[in-house]
Amino acid sequence: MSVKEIPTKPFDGQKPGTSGLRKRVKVFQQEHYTENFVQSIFDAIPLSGSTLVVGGDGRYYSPEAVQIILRIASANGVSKLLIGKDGILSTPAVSNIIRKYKANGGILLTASHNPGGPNADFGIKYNVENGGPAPENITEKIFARTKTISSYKVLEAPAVDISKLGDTTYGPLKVTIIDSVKDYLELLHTIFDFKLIKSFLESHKTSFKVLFDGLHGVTGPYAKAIILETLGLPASSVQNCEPSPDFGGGHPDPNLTYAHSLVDAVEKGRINFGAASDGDGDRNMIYGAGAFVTPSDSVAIIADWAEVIPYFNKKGGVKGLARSMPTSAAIDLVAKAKGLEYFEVPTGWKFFGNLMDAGRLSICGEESFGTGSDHIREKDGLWAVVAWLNIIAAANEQDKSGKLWGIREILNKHYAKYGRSFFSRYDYEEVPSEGAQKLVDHVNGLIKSSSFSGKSYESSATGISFTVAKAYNFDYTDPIDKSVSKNQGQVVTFSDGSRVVWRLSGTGSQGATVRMYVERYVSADAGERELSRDTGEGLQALIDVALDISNLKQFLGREQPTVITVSIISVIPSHELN
Ligand code: VG1
Ligand code: CO
Repeated sequence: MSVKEIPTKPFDGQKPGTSGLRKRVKVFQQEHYTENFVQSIFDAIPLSGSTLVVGGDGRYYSPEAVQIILRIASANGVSKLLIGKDGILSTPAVSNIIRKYKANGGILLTASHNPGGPNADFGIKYNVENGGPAPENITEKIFARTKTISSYKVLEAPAVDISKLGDTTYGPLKVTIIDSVKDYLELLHTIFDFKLIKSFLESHKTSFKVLFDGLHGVTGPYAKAIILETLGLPASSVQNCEPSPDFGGGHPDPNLTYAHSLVDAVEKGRINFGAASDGDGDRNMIYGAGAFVTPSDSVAIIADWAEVIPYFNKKGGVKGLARSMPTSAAIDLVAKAKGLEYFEVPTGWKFFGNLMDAGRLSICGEESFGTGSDHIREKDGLWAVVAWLNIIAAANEQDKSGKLWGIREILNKHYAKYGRSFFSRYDYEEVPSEGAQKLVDHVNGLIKSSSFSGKSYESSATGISFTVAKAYNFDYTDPIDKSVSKNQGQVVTFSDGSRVVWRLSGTGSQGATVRMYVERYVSADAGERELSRDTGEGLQALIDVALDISNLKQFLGREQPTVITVSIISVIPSHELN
């Protein structure tokens, strides 16, 4: 076996975005393209003698990418690779394995919730030794290297069979093919009260139905191990749990638009507790018949109920809480009530890592269906699902009246205590980049203009008006390493406390994606009717005004967004409210 140096030329645009490099499969398949990026990782970070974890969501082109990594890692002096069987490891599983086996980092092969297949997306992401996504100073080094690379090194050897568990060698490189599920399952057992969940589910066999939808992503085998084997639920409690390279032709994104297989099944079967996860298993959606939990509420509720989860008791309680900037302030209210420190960070899980490592953050989330804790350094879809089951089981144990507590009851109790942050996100996917830039420039113009603050805007459909209080670009200084990230979203706040945010997505693979986030807070004393409204009713006026201020429809040439995240909840009569 010999090492060969292969000449190459830089490719444009190998810049990792919010969460790694994501492009069409066809782009990765170009000669030298994937090799250039992988070699740039090894050039940018000293990894000779290191141990790395490799795995991903099993999407199309993963097997080829694993072999490329093997060839380049071996030639660059990496000592050991831990590879998920068949290249399969969920994103949270990789984070756990890096931490558990004290690896130096990991290479994740996923484009997360983006569709897969020969005409869809592939992605590569580098994680560092704390198990989390590489921070910006590292991804910038990798990107800089992609612009100057002139050759890459490969070991010339036949492919490694990654379908068999066990040890092998590849030139000087030691390779271990590991079970995809085992370590992750062991981790969850150290966190949750599975005994309590199981006994609740057993005693409510007929009244509390559960359905998990893997959307043909990586979580299938993990969900079967947890929901079927550990919790003993019937096989009908999971669906679409066979990972497929093109996600069964679907869009593995757990929201009300793309996870229609779950939404339909939940409504049809009046399922009490439905949940779905994305392609790589780090996102989650919680959705029961008639009640959808917005991710902003989900993380706030998990934080509020944290003490029923053994992990947060064992570790001496919850330290701090955090959310990404566009996420609603629901979790801030929980932090204030509990006297905890809380943080607002830019979009992307990498910004939570330093706070967790410093012992200042326990539970955090993003409005984009990402929820997690410091048990690992990625957001964790199945963790959130089991957290909700743990909370529901505990709520039922606490209430001796025999009333059944489900998603709706927990949501309503939360709103009655803390008030409610109505939240919605409008996504305009794959719009022309020039239009998106015009929108950004236009809002920047408003931010700079001295007459913007104090100006009133009226929604003509409802007659409700909003007065601008503040407008700014969100810049963030990491409290731990003091690194600065600028222009992380444009924010306009109004005199009633409402807020609108515009951001350009950093995960799209084509054109630009514009996200518009709207939020309006209604206090707990507003009354149950107000609190349990549909988001549509609660937010329409603000959405009208946000579209007007940004001139969005004209700049983007779109009447309607591609995806709307709303929250729906049935009205619960007051005698049912605690
Ligand atoms: C989106 C979400 C962000 C999330 C990121 C990665 O980024 O908004 O909150 O962290 O996806 O999620 P953007 O830049 O497109 O808005 V995943 O499940 O791709 O790892
Ligand atoms: Co994901």
